[in-house]
Amino acid sequence: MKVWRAGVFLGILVIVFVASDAQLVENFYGLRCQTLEATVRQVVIMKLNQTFVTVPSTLRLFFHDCFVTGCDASVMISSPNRDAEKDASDNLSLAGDGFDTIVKAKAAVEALCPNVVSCADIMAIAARDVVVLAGGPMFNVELGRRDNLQSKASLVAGNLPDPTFDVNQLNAIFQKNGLNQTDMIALSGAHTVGFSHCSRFANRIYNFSSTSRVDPTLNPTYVQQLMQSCPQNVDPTIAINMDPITPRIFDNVYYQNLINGKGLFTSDEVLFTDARTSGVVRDFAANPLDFSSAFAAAMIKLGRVGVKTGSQGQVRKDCTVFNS
Ligand code: HEM
Ligand SMILES: *[C@@H]1O[C@H](CO)[C@@H](O)[C@H](O)[C@H]1NC(C)=O
Ligand SMILES: *[C@@H]1O[C@H](CO)[C@@H](O)[C@H](O)[C@H]1NC(C)=O
Ligand SMILES: *[C@@H]1O[C@H](CO)[C@@H](O)[C@H](O)[C@H]1NC(C)=O
Ligand SMILES: CC(=O)N[C@H]1CO[C@H](CO)[C@@H](O)[C@@H]1O
Repeated sequence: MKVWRAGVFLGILVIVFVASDAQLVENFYGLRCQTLEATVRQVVIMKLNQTFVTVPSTLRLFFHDCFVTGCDASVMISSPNRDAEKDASDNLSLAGDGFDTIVKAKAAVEALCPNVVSCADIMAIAARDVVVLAGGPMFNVELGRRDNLQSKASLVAGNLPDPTFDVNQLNAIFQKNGLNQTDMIALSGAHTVGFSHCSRFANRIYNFSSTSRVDPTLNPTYVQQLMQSCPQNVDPTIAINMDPITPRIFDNVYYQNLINGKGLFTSDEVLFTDARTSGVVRDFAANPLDFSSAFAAAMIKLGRVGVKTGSQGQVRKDCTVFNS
């Protein structure tokens, strides 16, 4: 009897502890959705078989979601008035395949465990999966996020880094999200996959400053290649590989590129030209395992930004609309 009571008491203690603890945990869903991760992974693999864009678009979508009001799937919402987060001016470049990956993964998960798993958690799992499937590091994803009840284009401004940023500006915006300089350098390594539209770096090759038309930190051969792919007044829908060497492999070549003057954006190249960050760039360029572990740690931290937990928010049924 006493043992039984102690058991109940301990059980209540555990419940109180869990309820007051707003942290994410790896096994959050447990028996409520045992096949969650396998299901998401299967969808991602099928989508990847259709297009490689699945990898960069899903990863970038997660980053943008997290930096604007937290990792809460607010970026997934479609608004008939075109005033949701995804309608903000930095959106053209959020490739549709990222949204499609999450919508398809959610549909597959709903079929197995309806109304249990948040869109925000599915985004975190899918972002990890695309990294792994492109050859990047494996890491466990913490879960327990809830989906935001709002999504506003007006909340985007000032919360996403600009490709013209210097190290001070990069540090400031990452620090605002609980990420330190090493996390910032590691997460920038995501630019080892994916594409950029010419307009995002055209200033560096055509109109850099009053004294130099071309950014002097760029490798001259790379400048020629960029001018060829991106002539002035190029079709604005043209996008080029951000990693010119191994564009489809999630590796540390991004950092080797920076050392060779082949960082596509100012915000990439400054990581090498600024003495505060060049040491870590050299380390990641030379030691792939250092990059892998730093990237995995930083992704886990990114996944904690501004999360809603417990009874906050909701578990959306359809990631693109709020539950009615
Ligand atoms: C450090 C500051 C960052 C800046 C200034 C930045 C800026 C950009 C810009 C301008 C593009 C090109 C968009 C386009 O023209 O289509 C881009 C693409 C991309 N970014 Fe970043 N980004 C940053 C950090 C990150 C982080 C932290 C991640 C993820 C962890 C990320 C993942 C990506 C990916 C995967 C793409 C390619 C998207 C695609 O191919 O669909 N970026 N980024
Ligand atoms: C998709 O899968 C099919 C059949 O397994 C294969 O032949 C094809 O090359 C794959 N496509 C891509 C883009 O991986
Ligand atoms: C070049 O840069 C200057 C100053 O940044 C700007 O005023 C001008 O419009 C730019 N020209 C082109 C062709 O983009
Ligand atoms: C930054 O955060 C990482 C974990 O993501 C940690 O390992 C590292 O020590 C931190 N660096 C500094 C300078 O605080
Ligand atoms: C693809 C897409 O949604 N593009 C929109 C991006 O934002 C601009 C202005 O904010 C709109 O005009 C585009 O239609």
